[in-house]
Amino acid sequence: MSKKVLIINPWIHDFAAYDFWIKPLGLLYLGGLLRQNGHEVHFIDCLDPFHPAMHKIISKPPKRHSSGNGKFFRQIIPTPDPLKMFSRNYCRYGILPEIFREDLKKQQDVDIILITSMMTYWYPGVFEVIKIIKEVMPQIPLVLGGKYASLCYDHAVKFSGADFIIAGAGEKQILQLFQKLFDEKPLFMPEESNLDSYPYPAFDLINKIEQLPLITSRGCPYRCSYCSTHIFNDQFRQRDPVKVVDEIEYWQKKTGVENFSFYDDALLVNPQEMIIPLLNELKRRNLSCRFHCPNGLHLREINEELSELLYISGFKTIRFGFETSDLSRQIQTGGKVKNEELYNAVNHLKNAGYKTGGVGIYLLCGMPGQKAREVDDSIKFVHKCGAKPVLAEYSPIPYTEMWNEAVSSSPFDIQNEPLYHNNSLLPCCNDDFNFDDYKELKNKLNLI
Ligand code: B12
Ligand code: SF4
Repeated sequence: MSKKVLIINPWIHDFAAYDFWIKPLGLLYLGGLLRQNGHEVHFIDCLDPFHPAMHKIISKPPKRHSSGNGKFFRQIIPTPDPLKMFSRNYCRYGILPEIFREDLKKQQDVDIILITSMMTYWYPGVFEVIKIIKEVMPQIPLVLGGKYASLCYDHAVKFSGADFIIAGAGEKQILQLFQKLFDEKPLFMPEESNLDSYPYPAFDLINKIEQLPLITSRGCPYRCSYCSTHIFNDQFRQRDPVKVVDEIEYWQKKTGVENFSFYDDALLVNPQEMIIPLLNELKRRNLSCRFHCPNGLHLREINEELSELLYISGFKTIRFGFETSDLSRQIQTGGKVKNEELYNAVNHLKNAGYKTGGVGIYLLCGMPGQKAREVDDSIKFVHKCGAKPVLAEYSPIPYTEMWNEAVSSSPFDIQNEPLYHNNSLLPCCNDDFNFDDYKELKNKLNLI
């Protein structure tokens, strides 16, 4: 029998948060799948920058941009005890708790609630949502999944207050839970090996669509020591590029959306099988879109043909994962890119029409044992190649190869307190790379 399912995207609690095309893609995938199984799905988005009740009471709504990124609503809240030593404002990003409570009360006869979680250090926003739900609807089974729930499973079991915690990819496990709780045999189960058998995410539940996230693959063929991708998807799987274009066309016709953000870990890998046919198909269908890749792309795959295709297809925001120009660290961390690959890729991108400021190169800073000098040299190298360095502060992630080193080098108890995974704290800073060094590097970047 059809169940009424409420899916919830929780608040972000952090010192700072900006909407770089952030959407709860995994949760909305589950929403689509549950619908396909005959259930009724409702959505509360605590981060909704267009929530009508907020717009009624807030005189200055968050500034948004035409490309679909922008600010969230925010309220300053007390800093959690473990972070009290930092004198910055701590905030709840998203709608007011009273409005969330009202939205919850409007939901009648809910059978089950699903909550997602993103960054491990954003768990206080998840806990606040759970606490309110348990006050308003104490009897309803509440399931927590997503990144925090997977990477900090024991912490979530102990402290979150959720009734069920699911780690890893959720599709199969949520249908199994429905079977256990409601004696519901799945009507439809996607084939794990075929990503095109997954129903589209329930994007139509988003209040106002400025942009939509897309994912053409799950996982990544590389195994960088600082990255947790393999924990969620052990195998690298790609969709059929024509089916991805079908999806883009479907959402564009249905909602008029023009901005799309790619959430892939490895969008450019196997270019002849994915990105090149995808972009050619977009051209053939005469679809006009703007694409944003806030997540780092692979420099290694960039050549003349791909650069031109990206440029003419409307890839407006492109960022690449380079991380460091230090050869020994490149090898130690997995060898996903070499210095000459950055140099060549930037040349191709520039010849295709991209400007220096348009080619953002992520540089990881604050890795265990990393010296300020290494980051400085990497910045200089990126400049020399003609691109824009973008500092990405290292966030230690449980189960990654670098985790043990991070635990022993961090001045914080990152093992027991996920709040200390927050990249903005530089959790693994050391005598050779401290906050002053970081600020100096940031200032240098701003002056250029
Ligand atoms: C896209 C992305 C971003 C986007 C934003 C995405 C968003 N929605 O917030 C951007 C580019 C902004 C971003 C930024 C950063 N990110 Co990021 N990002 C990702 C990425 C690549 C994809 C997330 C995604 O949507 N995946 C696709 C969906 C389908 O998968 P999913 O969300 O996991 O959902 C599945 C399951 O989790 C589960 N599930 C999800 N919800 C629920 C709910 C229930 C009830 C159930 C049962 C199951 C379930 O089922 C889903 C379907 O299988 C992940 C890596 C990855 N492969 O997932 C990193 C990742 C989340 N990011 C990470 C990092 C490190 C960062 C940065 C700190 C990088 C940096 N140094 O600057 C910043 C931080 C931003 C900030 N303000 O603090 C880390 C996590 C770090 C942490 N400590 O938690 C990850 C895991 C990558 C890594 N390096 O290992 N990121
Ligand atoms: S290439 Fe990127 S996504 Fe793949 S393992 Fe390395 S950091 Fe993670």
